[in-house]
Amino acid sequence: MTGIVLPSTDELRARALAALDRVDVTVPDGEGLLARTPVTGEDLFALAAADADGTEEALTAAHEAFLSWRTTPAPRRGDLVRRLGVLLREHQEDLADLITIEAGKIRSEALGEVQEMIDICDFAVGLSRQLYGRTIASERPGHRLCETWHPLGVVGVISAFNFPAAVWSWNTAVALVCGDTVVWKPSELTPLTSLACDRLLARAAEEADAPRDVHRLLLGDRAVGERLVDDPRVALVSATGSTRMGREVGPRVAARFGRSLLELGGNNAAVVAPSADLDLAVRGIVFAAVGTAGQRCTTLRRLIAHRDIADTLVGRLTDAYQKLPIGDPFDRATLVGPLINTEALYGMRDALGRVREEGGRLLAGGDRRTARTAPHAAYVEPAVVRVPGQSPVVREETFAPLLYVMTYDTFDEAIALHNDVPQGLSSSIFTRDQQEAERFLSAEGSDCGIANVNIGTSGAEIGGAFGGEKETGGGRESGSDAWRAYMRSATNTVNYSGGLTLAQNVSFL
Ligand code: UN1
Repeated sequence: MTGIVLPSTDELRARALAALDRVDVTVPDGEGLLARTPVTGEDLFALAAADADGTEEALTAAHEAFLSWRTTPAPRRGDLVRRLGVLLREHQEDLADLITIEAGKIRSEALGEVQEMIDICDFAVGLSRQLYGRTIASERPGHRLCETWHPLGVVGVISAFNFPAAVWSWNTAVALVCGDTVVWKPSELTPLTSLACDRLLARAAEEADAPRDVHRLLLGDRAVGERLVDDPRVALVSATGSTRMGREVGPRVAARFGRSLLELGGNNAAVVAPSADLDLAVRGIVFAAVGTAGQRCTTLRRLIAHRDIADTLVGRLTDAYQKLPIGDPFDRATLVGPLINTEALYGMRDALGRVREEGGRLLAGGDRRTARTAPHAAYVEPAVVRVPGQSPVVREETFAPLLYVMTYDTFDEAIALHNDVPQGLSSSIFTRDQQEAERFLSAEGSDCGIANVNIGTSGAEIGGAFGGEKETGGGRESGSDAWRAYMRSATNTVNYSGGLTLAQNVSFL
């Protein structure tokens, strides 16, 4: 048996408490929720969770805070986010510890997640002096036609375990400078990380003299999320998670004419053309397919390789896979940490079983790695499977390090295969052929919200808008002009002519 060596749950508990203490969090004792760690697969603490009254109180408080926050000048709102960015820098290691303990991310990726939070704070501070509207040419003399962007209301953020802090920060940093307030329902799997984020924001609010209730955290189960989804005071529900979750959230929010911003499943592919630099492609593919143990929504799940280079590429990939260090995510040599839980492991096994029945051939990985001290932890060897085509299981998102490889002959065939899945988040092409690269990025190329050349599907910077099409939900978060989803626009016509001229040449009175 290939055993892996892990820290004990007691050590992890002590490390979590030390990080929480430095951030100034007191763990709320209670029976509502269990904090656990995928590193050993064991429980850490029992915590208090929000009930119906607590949820109501938080929504009322956040709505009241909105009424004053919306008239605070945007650059002053930026002061709060600037303070948050400073505190995140000071506590980068502490938050990274909590992310590793609760989500199982390796050290470098956990620190990277906090860096992503710092980056979005910087972006949002800059945004707080922008939030531009346009002035439009009026058809009438002595008239000014323009648009103004106003705060929207309370934003309900529902986030997933795999980016337990960064996805919250993309939403919250931008929502706050836009003049909204936030109520956050994080994944039940990562309560400690959320407590730390909430505390840092509360400290920033104190320092920046902002109302405490600009942000409220609600630890709890599905019922808490449902209350956010159904409450008319929540103007925007920004939800990250599975397509199944989005299918429930989207129509419920729409039924009350609320807005939703959905970041759902991805089934991301890379095309590898015959001209590709294979050294670069192999590194890009392995990071995208194996990083975060295959549990990013941007994880590379399908590889579409040209027939001429497919065998060479697959050979190099399986070599790289065999050498991947799997185990303790705190060990700096580790590249693959645990899956979030055994359910995820069984999901991967199930997909491997199905793909074999559908004609797939396992080329590398797929076995569980066990630790004598942690029978409930879910460590697995990332897998590569050669598939004859896009059979049903290949068209689904399995949230695990499972890469399906298929081949193509013509570029058109590659694009058709690429787009022939229900999801549309991220995509990439490895090529040195400029025409192919440009066609991949064109209107008849990738149908995803993110399309890359000579870089993998995951690891987007915050400066661009993040999100995808089709069953990925259509939302855009983070950079570019994603902020507009967090505001409402008003069109203003101002008549300074002294007379009354009607549009469309209408005469009246
Ligand atoms: C997610 O997996 O939910 O592009 C977000 C990336 C990260 C964000 C992923 N910047 O992989």
